Amino acid sequence: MEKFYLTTPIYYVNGQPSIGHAYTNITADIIARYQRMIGNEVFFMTGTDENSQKNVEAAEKAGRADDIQGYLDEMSALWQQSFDTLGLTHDRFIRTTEADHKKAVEKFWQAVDAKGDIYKGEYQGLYCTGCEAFVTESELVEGKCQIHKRAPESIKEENYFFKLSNYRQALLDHIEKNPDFIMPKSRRNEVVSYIDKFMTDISITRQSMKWGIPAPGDANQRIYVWFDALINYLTGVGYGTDDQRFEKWWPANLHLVGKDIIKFHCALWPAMLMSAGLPLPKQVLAHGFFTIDGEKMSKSLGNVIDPLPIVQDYGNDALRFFLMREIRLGEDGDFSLSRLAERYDGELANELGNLVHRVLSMTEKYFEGEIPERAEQTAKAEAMKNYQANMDEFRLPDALEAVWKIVREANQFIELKKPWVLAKNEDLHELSDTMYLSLETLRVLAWLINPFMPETAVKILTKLGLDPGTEFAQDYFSGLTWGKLAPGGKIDKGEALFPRREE
Ligand code: ME8
Repeated sequence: MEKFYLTTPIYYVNGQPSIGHAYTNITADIIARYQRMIGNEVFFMTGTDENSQKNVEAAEKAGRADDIQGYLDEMSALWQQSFDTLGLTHDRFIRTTEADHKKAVEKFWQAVDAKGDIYKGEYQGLYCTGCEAFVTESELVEGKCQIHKRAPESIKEENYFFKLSNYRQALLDHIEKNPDFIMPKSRRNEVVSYIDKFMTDISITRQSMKWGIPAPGDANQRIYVWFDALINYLTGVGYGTDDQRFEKWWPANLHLVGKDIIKFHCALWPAMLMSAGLPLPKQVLAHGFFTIDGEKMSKSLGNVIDPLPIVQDYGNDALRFFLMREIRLGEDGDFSLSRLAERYDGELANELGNLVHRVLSMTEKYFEGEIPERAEQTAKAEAMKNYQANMDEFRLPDALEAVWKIVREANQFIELKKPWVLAKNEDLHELSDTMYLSLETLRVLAWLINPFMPETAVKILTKLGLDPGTEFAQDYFSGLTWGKLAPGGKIDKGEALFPRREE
């Protein structure tokens, strides 16, 4: 058994979770469920990023200027509820206003300071609160940040700086020696060119900010939100509060992030860790963005899609399935409700739902609902290997495609064998083999589908007359051994897996 520590970004609470945030966390949830399924010990963490100027502005806008903490508590609870409704299985929901995080940030600051990497200087420049980042003239169009369509503030103040530029060569070396550190590979050049050409020391405190973690030893300065936020990955596994736990879990196996924050995770964060003398995360995986009619989802454009009504209409499994089917990990894609309806009707109701339905109906009809004698089979080994290799390397859509190949072949197998003809001709041996192979394929499918559509996996097993708890308590590799479905067991057809939708 190996340990697997997986994180998502922690989110600003100036709004509610969108389908984009749901995409990140569902992707992480699928990885976490798979890792647990193959027997690894998983720690999966998500949470909220609360020491941000953006949140403060949102609180002020909501008339909560004198109750910022209360506003953060409510908003963070709302994120937690949404993630619960989505059925996510994170082990900790971290908040950067929690006491253990402040301890971790202080300890970290002291380690970096002891290394000689913090110095006081004057910061003069531009700050975009939308980005929560310092920006340069060259990044603006007509004086405005291109993402947030507003002019950055001009700032001149005494700040503490982090000697980021000291780590230029070490970062470049690390990226070169560890080709899997930044995934997908297509993102690596972007990071390398930033480190090589643009990376400078950065200001890690703000004097004018009233919210945030005070800089150790200088209460007039608040720590820059990104410097504090990244440290959450350490806090969550005991840095500064539980050394033994920290030893066990750090470094993270995977930081899953959106492509918008890759520089923070692949340049600033590893440099911070090097400075503090800590090991680097094994991998940063950056996924692409869901757009709406080709446009970024944003509150100002009013096109943000809320995942919860979709889940109400279609269920969690259908949303998870759709998000994994619709874009390849790393690429962008448009989110469209009509495509969701198409995939639901076509792939879930017609392909998987119908497969389960017809196999169970025929078992009822020809064998009085009893699982017939075992039959040998070899053909799925290849698809299963393919599934596993893709899951191990986080190519989830490819793994799901391998599963769908099995679904389609199982439907074709029935078309080819025509059990109704076999029954008519009283070819009972062939009929029995055909039905056993089909039923056992459903059991195997339940395992493979489980990380993607856990509710569906449980339903399939129940229909096969199995107890999902007992079935999934088995070791994955023995659970997947062909022929585990015991002859003589009684199936229970029940309701359709994916009921037809009403228009
Ligand atoms: O950046 N498509 O928080 P944030 C796909 N607090 N993913 C999307 C998305 C979309 N349309 N919109 C958002 C921050 N995301 C910092 C992070 S981490 C130490 C601090 C997801 O609330 C995606 O994962 O702006 C992206 O990276 C993240 O939300 C940004 O969330």
